[in-house]
Amino acid sequence: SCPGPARGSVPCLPRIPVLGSLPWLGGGLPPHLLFSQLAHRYGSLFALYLGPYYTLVVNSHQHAREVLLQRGRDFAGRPSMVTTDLLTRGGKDIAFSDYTPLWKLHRRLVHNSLTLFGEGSGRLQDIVLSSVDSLCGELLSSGRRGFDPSPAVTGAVTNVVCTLVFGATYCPGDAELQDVIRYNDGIVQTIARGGLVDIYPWMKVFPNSSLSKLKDCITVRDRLLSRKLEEHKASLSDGDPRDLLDALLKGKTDSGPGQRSPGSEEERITDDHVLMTAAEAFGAGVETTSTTLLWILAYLLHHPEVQERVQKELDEHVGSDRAVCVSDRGRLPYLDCVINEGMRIRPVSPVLIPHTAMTDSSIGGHSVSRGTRVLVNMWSIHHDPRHWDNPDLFNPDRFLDDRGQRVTPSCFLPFGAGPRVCVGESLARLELFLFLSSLLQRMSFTLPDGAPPPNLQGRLGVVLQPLPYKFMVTPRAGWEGGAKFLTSPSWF
Ligand code: HEM
Ligand code: PLO
Repeated sequence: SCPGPARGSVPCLPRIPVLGSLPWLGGGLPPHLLFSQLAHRYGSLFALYLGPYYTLVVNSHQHAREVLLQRGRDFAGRPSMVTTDLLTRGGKDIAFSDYTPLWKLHRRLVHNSLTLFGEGSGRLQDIVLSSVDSLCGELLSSGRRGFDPSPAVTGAVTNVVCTLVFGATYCPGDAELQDVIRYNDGIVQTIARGGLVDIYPWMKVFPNSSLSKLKDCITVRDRLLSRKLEEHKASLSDGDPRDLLDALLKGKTDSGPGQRSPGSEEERITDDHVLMTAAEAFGAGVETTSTTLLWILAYLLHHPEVQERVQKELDEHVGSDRAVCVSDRGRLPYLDCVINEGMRIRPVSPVLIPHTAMTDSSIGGHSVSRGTRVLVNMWSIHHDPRHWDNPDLFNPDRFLDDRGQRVTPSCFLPFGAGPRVCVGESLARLELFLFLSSLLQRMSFTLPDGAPPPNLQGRLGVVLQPLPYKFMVTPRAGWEGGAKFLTSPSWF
């Protein structure tokens, strides 16, 4: 039987002191694959010890819905981790902060500020479309040679986030943009080499060189963002917020001590929170969206028939005389399915972010005590053969019903769900839609002569990324000269 705090009959891996269940984890597989394998042996809900921490692993969609939705608040906590505490000044962000009243206030502020720029206005569309134009220009000028899309895609997505967060648009080679890309890269490489789950306790004994690299990158980040913050404070006016920083600064005063009982530092949203939010919007906005785009492009190289079908849909419903816009989304169901299928087959966050139980609760009738860590393995859920035919096949049609209408199966949760659902979901969906539709309207992607198709196995860092690959860009009819029309962004 399992000597853990939650008894009952959840099967548990053996353990030894200090290392926990590590000796039974063997093989060096990344967590999502390892847990899927263990679920075959131990059942879809099992427990293990990650070092000293008793941890439940959820691999079925019913249990995931309990954890995220039905008892979402019970499981809305976050464990504290050495590296993320450093990254977020001890949890002054959204993603890695524990569930507290202040966090709820902060999350609502961020959500409202994002909505203001998302669905709420046409500004986001303008921002994305202008970045799309320069990405298209960059790709179309690559000529007929093999080309690694990753730097151009990351640059374009970073640009969108810079405009959204602090109102700066950069040219591709801009020094400040390069700084942002460089520090972000450094954080990504050092923060979580094997995902956000501390499976291997020695990862805590962080190599000193990594730790100092992480600290250096955080210093560069903080210097840049503090400067932006001070500039914004100095020029803040009563009018509409210019960007997310403005919205946060305004919202912060609105939700400050004036309206609530005068609070101490611990229960107020401070400048530190605003800074950490901006930093996080960056990190989350760039890594997830660019990685998802790169996965979808990789799958399109494997499935030229899917690419052609998206292009046919675009030709029929948009044509080539104007840019695609948000209001076209309803007319492009197949493209939506391609995006969903990409996020199903390669979820960028395959085990979400670790959750913890805030109170004693239960999963699947098993009691779970307060403080238990819970990992939701979205990878197993997205590859469960009981819910998906041929789960390893890239098949966007699974998101259409017999009448050609879009359907969203309940076991498809790439953004999580409940109190901890991704706050950037609508922003991300809008970006993915505009980027992919514009790219495929204007160009086709093929493998360079003799090159093998992209490796689809992926590598887990802080997100699950495709290994580098190359493609070749061919302009579609009418786009041979690069940009045909330039959107005139309305925020100038
Ligand atoms: C959390 C997915 C884009 C901001 C999450 C989580 C997932 C996710 C799975 C964790 C849910 C959990 O722990 O239960 C994605 C995917 C994206 C994307 C697939 C794009 C394709 C974005 C963007 C932003 C963003 C563009 C910001 C502007 C956040 C934040 C959290 C989060 C702040 C933490 C929420 C919390 O802990 O309460 N996202 N995300 N994400 N995401 Fe995203
Ligand atoms: C990416 C590197 C940045 O410099 C800091 C950062 C902030 C938020 C993190 C993000 C990183 C990685 C992806 C995360 C995001 C919050 C939500 C998102 C973990 C570490 C996902 C997909 O879960």
